[in-house]
Amino acid sequence: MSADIAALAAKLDDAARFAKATPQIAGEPISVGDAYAVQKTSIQKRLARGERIVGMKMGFTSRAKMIQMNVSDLICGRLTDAMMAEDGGAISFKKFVHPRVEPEVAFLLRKPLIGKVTPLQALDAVEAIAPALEIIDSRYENFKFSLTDVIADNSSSSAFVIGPWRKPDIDIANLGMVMSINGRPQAFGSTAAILGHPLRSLVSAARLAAEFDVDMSAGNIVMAGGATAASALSAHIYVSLEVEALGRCGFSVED
Ligand code: OOG
Ligand code: MG
Repeated sequence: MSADIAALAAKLDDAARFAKATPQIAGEPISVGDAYAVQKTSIQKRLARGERIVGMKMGFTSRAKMIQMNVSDLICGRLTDAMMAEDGGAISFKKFVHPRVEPEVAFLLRKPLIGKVTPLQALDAVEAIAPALEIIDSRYENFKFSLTDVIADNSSSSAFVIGPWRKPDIDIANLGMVMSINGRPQAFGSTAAILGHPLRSLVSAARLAAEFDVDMSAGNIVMAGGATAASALSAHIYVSLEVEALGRCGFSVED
C-alpha cells in the first residue's frame, strides 16, 4: 500500500506553520520517493499561500551531522523566500518547535545545474559564495526521525541567513569556520568537513535535484550542509559565524 502523501504533507505543513511537534510517520517506513513526494506536496501548500522557491539545501554532507542525527544518506530540501532571514537581523523563537543552528556555506547559481555534473561544471555554474547559517527545526517530537521522516519534513529546513556574497575566485576546499553564541566560540570546523570539499555538495545537489524534481534555476541558492553538529537555539542569544576568507554573518533570537 502506498503512503497517503496528501495527508502526511498536510500534517507536516501544519506542524511547521503552527510550530507544534508531530509524531514520526507511523507504521512501515515509506519509500524515499514517497518521502520526497510528501516534501514536494507540503511545499506546494506554502507556494499556494504566496511563498516562492529561492533554492535548496543539502543535508548530512558532513560526518559530524551524520553522527549527531544517526542518518548517513545525503538528503535535500526546498527553500522558500519566507525562510530567508536578514543577516544581522532578529528571528522570533516562537516560530519554531525546537530550533538548532549550524554553520554552512551557500552557493548562488548563475545558471541551472541539474543532473550528472562534474565539480568543474558545478563551479562554472556558481555566481557567488557566502558564509551562511541554517536554522533547522524538526517538526517531529524530540527532534527524532528516520531517513524518510526527515525527507518528508523538508529535511528540517526552517530558516537561513546568508552573509556577504563574493566571487568564487578563491579556493574553498579548506576554510576555517567558527560559530559563536553570544560571542563565545561554540563550534569549530572547516569547509573540508562538507564531503571533503563543498563543491561536492553542489555536485550531489544537482544529482538529487534531477532525481526528485527540485528547482535548480539560475539565481537559486544552494546551502551546502552543516560542517559541524548543530547547536540548540534559545531566546535572547546572538549567533554569528566567521568563515575564513568569506567573512561573517549572524542573527539574534527574540522571544
Ligand atoms: C536534518 C537536516 C540536516 C545538514 O546541514 O546536514 C542538515 C537535521 O539534522 O535535522 O540540514
Ligand atoms: Mg543544514
